[in-house]
Amino acid sequence: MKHETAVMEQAMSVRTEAYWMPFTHNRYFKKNPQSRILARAEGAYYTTAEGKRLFDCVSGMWCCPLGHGHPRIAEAVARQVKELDYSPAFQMGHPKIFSLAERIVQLAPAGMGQVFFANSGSEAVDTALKIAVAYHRMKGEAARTRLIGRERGYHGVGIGGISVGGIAPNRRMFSPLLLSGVDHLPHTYNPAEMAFSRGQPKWGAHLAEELERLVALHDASTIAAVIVEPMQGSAGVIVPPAGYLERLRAICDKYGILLIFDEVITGFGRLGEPFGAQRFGVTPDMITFAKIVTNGVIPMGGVIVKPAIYDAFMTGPEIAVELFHGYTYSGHPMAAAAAHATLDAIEEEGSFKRARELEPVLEQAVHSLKGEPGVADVRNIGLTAAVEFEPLQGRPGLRALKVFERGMEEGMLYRFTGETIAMAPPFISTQAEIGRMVEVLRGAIRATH
Ligand code: PXG
Repeated sequence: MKHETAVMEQAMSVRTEAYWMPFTHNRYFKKNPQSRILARAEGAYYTTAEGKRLFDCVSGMWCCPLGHGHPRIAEAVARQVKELDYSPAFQMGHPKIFSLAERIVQLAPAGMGQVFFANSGSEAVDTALKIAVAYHRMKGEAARTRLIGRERGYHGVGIGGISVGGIAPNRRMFSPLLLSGVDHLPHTYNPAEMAFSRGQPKWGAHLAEELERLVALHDASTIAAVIVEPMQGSAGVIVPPAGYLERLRAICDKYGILLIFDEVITGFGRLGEPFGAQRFGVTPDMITFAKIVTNGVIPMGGVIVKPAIYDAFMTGPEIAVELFHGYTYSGHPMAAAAAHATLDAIEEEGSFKRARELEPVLEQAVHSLKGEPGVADVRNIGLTAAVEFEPLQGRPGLRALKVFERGMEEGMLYRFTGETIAMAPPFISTQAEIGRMVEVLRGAIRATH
């Protein structure tokens, strides 16, 4: 109890000036920080510095679906720090990282072979882009350097990731740093054709044909890879139109272009299958992952590749390094321990099945918001959904911010971005909790109109 009080007191007395917060309105936040400082977490709930309990509507930042303070993960991490806290990543190994790679390959769609480890989604993406360009070079096609992303895509904040990414504010400030030789597919969101779709919209598969246009423009011999999120998460749950990913796959095959799925959000169960690749029945050449792999407890990211990609590098003298890339913390033992415990818990608790069972519950609840004041769209897939608002006259983004703040007053921690509120509740949520998450949202929508 003493410790509890100390934690809360420390949280209440925090001085904010020295911390430059990421992706945050620092000045607005620091005016009234207490309501947004999280002191504790357990299961599907946070407790703020003021002692308010908040339901974790987005599983942290999409990364903690098994709930906070999971005993199995906590124990594994505590054990690991005593057993082997750090081990050099280059030229040395430790047992848990080899077995983890094997487990991840087994979970991945058939035909994947190796895993390269990083520490975040951003690093995973930059790693995949480097592998793509280097792979073609190894195969004697050094002119294949061009990368193709997609409008509204989020691929983290590395230089490679913002270059292939399609979120304008993330690029604008840094334009001189953006990679050259990058092009973008159009995004697939068209409310006139797909508003209030449940699951995959029926309209939009033809947008994949834009890849043919880019191939015609640049020539296939200059294109290394296409990178897309199977479902765009950060942009506000933009679900791929039926047939769209299949078409992208076919065009990439036709021209020898690598297809990369960025599954940092969709990997490890968010769509009710291990990966979006399985949910949509399309196997890419590489998959990037992060977040859920450790239930968010210790940072970890990585890239899963097909054996043909790995094998292309396994030439030359045996004593030579094959890929000049890696991080001090690639395959960190603490992250490996957390990941094993997470995968154990997923198996034991049937988490993917649970996400599938909850999908119709969330779908039903969230689509009942159609017709509420200012609601322009509702979309969902797997255990995630978004509600999009008509912008308030002359005040873009204010509506979602107001709904977010109202939600916090009512004990809900939603995610807001632009005109959307996103939800990706923990897999451990009950049906009643999902119902309440949506009913509180309804109240907040009515109160802020
Ligand atoms: N790729 C994808 C598809 C992502 O969603 C990253 C890469 C970058 O991962 P790191 O670990 O470097 O942040 C992401 C991250 C949100 C939100 O609420 C989404 C992300 C991160 C923070 C918030 O939409 N996605």
